[in-house]
Amino acid sequence: MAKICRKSAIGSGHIEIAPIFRLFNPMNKTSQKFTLVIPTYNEAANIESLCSLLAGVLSKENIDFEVIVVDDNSPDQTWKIAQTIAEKDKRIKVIHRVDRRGLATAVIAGWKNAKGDILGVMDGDLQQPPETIPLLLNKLNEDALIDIVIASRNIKGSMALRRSAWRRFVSWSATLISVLLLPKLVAQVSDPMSGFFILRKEVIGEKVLNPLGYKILLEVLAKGTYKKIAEVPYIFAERKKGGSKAGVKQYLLSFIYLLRLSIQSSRSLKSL
Ligand SMILES: Nc1nc2c(ncn2[C@@H]2O[C@H](COP(=O)(O)OP(=O)(O)OP(=O)(O)O)[C@@H](O)[C@H]2O)c(=O)[nH]1
Ligand SMILES: [Mg+2]
Repeated sequence: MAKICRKSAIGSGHIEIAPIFRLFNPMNKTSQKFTLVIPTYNEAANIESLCSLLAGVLSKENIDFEVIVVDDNSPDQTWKIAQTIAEKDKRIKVIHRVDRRGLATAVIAGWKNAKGDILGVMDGDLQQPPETIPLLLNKLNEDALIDIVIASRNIKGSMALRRSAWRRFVSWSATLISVLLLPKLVAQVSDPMSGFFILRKEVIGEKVLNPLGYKILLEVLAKGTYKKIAEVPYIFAERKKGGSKAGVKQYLLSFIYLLRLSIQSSRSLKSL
C-alpha cells in the first residue's frame, strides 16, 4: 500500500521514544494529500478512461487525492466531458482556461489551485500508466530528503514503445540541446524531458515559474528548492486515441526556452 506520510521530528534530539510507541503514535505521521494535474488539449477520447483508471488505482492504495484537469478550451470539448466527470466525483476538478494555451503554464495553473502537499503531473493521453503513481509516492516517502520523483523512460526497467521517427527526433534533439546548454541541470536526471513526475509542494513554494511550451520539469529543476531527486522506471505506451500536439511550434518553443534558461543561469548565482 502506498503511504503518503512523512516522518515528524518525534524521536530526534534528546528524547528517546520506544519503537513500539513510535509506530502507533498518530502524531508520528502526517497524513498527506496528493494533487495530480492533467493538462489537456483535445483529449476527449481519453479523459474519461484516464480519470476512471486513476480513481481506481489511487482509491485502491488508500491515497487521499484530487485530480485537476486543466483544459485550454479544447475544440473537441474535453473540458465539458471532464466537468461531467467532476459532477459525479468530487475528487476530480476542472480548470477551463479560455485565455491561454500551453502545457507548462496549464500545469502551473493547476498546482496554484492544488490542495495537496504533494503535487504531480501526467499527460492526459494514457501514454503513462496510472499504476506508476503509487510507486512514485512510495519512492518519495522512502527518504525525507527526496523532494522530487521522476518517472523515467531511460533507466533500467523502463521502455518507450513504438514512437514515430519525428517524436524520437524531437526527444533526442531536445535532450541533446539541453545537455549542451544546461549540462549541470540535466546531469541530475536520466529523463529531463519527462512530463510525468511528483514533488513536495515546498519545492516550488511561492516561486515564480515562467516556462514555455512543454518544459515543465526543467523549469522545476532550475527554479525549485530541493535536496534529492529520485527516479522510477515506467513503460511509455503509444498514443492510441487523439492526436499529438508536439509539433514544430512546440519544438521551436522548447529550443527558445532552453536558450533563455541557459542565459538566465549564466547570469544567476545558481549554477545550472
Ligand atoms: N492544457 C493544455 N494541455 C496541452 C497543451 N498541449 C498539449 N497538452 C496536453 O499535454 C499532454 C502531452 O501532450 P502530447 O501531445 O501527448 O505530447 P507528447 O506526449 O509529448 O507527444 P506524443 O508522444 O506525440 O503524444 C497531453 O495531455 C495534451 O493534451 C496545451 O496547449 N494546453
Ligand atoms: Mg503524448
